[in-house]
Amino acid sequence: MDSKTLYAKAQTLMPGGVNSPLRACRYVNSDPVFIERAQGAYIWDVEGRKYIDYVLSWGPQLLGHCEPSVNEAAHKAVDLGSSYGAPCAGEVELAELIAEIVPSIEMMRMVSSGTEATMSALRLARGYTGRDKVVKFIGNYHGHNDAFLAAAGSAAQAVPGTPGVPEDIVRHTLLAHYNDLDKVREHFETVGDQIACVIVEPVAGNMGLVLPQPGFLQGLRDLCTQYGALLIFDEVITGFRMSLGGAQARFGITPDLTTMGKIIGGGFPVGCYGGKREIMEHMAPCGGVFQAGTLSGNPVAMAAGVATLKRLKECDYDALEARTTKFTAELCDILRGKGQPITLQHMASAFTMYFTDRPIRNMNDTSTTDCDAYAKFWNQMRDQGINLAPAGFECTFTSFAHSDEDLERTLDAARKVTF
Ligand code: KE4
Repeated sequence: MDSKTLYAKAQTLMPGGVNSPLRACRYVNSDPVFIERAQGAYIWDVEGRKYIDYVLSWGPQLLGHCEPSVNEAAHKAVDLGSSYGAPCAGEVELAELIAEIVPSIEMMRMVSSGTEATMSALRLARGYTGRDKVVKFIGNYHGHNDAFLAAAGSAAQAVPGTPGVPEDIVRHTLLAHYNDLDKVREHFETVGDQIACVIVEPVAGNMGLVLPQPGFLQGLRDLCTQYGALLIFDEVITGFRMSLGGAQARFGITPDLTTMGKIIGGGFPVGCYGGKREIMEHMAPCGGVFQAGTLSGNPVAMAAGVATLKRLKECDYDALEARTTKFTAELCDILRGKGQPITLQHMASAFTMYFTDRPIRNMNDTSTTDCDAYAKFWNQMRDQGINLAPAGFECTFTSFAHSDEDLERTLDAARKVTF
């Protein structure tokens, strides 16, 4: 069945024909193609067309698709059983690896998605501090937990709060623009004794990539320490991507809790939240804060996660960053040469090219980007076999599987784009 037929059928069965809104390609005025298989830096659609992939499952595939050691580990694990509902050695092994690589995570809990991780971390922060309020940043997306769907990013695109989220829930959610430390300080000065936590993407990835300004993250750390609130780094995107130790290692800032997902599952459903032991021990069954999950610590996902982190320990992050720096610089030059104003935000193997000449520091700045120009670029690139994020406010990712030839072919395709 071809993509068109599949999509028509899918739309009668699933809202918008997709199981996650971004995949509907509505932000680039297009329809999705249905993917049949993936390998390394490539995906193939059901019509057999090959694409160089820069979505990489929205971040998990930092090693590229079907990395041999990850696939082998998953195949071995699944033959031993898909889910036990009881502890398995893989959970211990993955937790040991995460604790070794991210020392601020002394104790953790595996869940099955980033949303579960951030939802649980918020409940823990509230249970641990006895406070209700949470500070989040406009344009940051932490999954679809009600409390975070106030001015969220990604496909939730900064709606004040989506239908179905009671005002009573989001009234505990205090907002500030990303990089606006003064607003956070104001929240603390007015209701500091009611703030359980500040949750932040240490490098924002859900309004496109937006870098923290110097002093922003340290300022959050200092305010949380001063007022007894917890600092939560949502490293679902940045974990194991901004460096092996994530954004916290790169910036040298220690959060109280960290949430993870995507890369730690190697493409399988895994999320994780963790931090200081004395905080985590407030979680059931040690403490009173409840959270549970049927497939948490699933043996197949654990095996894939362990294989992924073991491989990443051997990878040269600096080399990938240098290649991505060169690639993005050339890509921006090509587009500027076509009369398109481009502001680039880039770190490690993640970047966003904003079709604007404005500096980008927060959600307001990103809204100056020319979405139609991005849509034109996206469609012409996909027609040439280059799969970019189907939304101008998402990250584009490179991986350890992208070759120089892949990057060069992508630049060639960009040279052929017209606006
Ligand atoms: P999931 O529940 O989708 O595994 O993770 C939620 C989440 C939490 N925190 C951050 C920083 C995230 O970026 C995400 C999910 N990211 C989106 C794309 N930016 C996932 C893609 C999608 O929703 O289809």
